[in-house]
Order: sequence, then C-alpha cells, then structure tokens
Amino acid sequence: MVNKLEVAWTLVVVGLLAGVAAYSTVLVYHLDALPAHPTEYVEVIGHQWYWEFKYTNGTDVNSTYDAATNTVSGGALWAPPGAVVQINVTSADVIHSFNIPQLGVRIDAIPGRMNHFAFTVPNAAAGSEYLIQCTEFCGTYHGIMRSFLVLT
Ligand SMILES: [Cu+2]
Repeated sequence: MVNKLEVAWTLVVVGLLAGVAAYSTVLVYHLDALPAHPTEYVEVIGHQWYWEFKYTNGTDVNSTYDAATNTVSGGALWAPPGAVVQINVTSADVIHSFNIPQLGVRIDAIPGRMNHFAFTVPNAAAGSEYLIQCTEFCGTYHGIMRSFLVLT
C-alpha cells in the first residue's frame, strides 16, 4: 500500500528539482549573452607563452611579461574606464585560458575555435592595472604567461 506521505514528499522533491533545473537553464543562457553594442572588440590570441591583442583599429601587439620587473613589453590589453569590452579568444598552439582574476573574467583559448566573453572595465583611474594570467597549464613558461589590463 502506498503511503500518501511518501507520495507527497516525492512530489515536493521533484518539484524543487524541476524548479532549480529551469532556473539554471535560463541563468546559463543569460551568462552567455553578449552585449549588443560593446565599446570595443579585442581579439585575444594565446601563444606559448605570451598574449597577442588585436584591436579593431588595426593595432596588433604581442604582450611579453618580464618576471624580474613585473612589467610587460610590446603592449597590453588597453581599455578606457567603464568600457564594455568583448574579447574574442583563440589560441595559436595549445589550450590556454585567459583570466583576469580581479574582474572574474575567465575564458579558454582553444586552437581552431573562437570563444567570446564580454566584461565591463572598472571605473578606476587611468593607468590602473589588472593582472592577466594564463590559467591552463600550457608548458614550460606557463607560470609567466601574464599581461595586464591597463586603463587608458
Ligand atoms: Cu598558457
């Protein structure tokens, strides 16, 4: 004989799980949504072991990190405060991961694939720097595969 209480608590759990599944599905689509009109598009290309940034105005820089001085040469990811930046991320060799920890930006750089992510640059003073670090082990110099987001 079926206990009515068992049926009730089973239906309550099924209802809760269905609600969580529906909410999660909607949330995932919202998290993936890109802004209709970003301030800037930047193509980010991972290389062993540096980042390349291609801007829509034709500027193309290889950003190389110097661990001794904690500086980058060649260029950086430049953006004005408050800008909405869409990054289109790929790799020229192995899998990397483009990460700006302070801003919660993290997207994989995969050869042969273009991944998209958008974020809002903080309203901080011009010259402020945010560390960019590769977070996918990609070989010998993975640890110094760094750059900076620099506010212009
Ligand atoms: Cu890497």
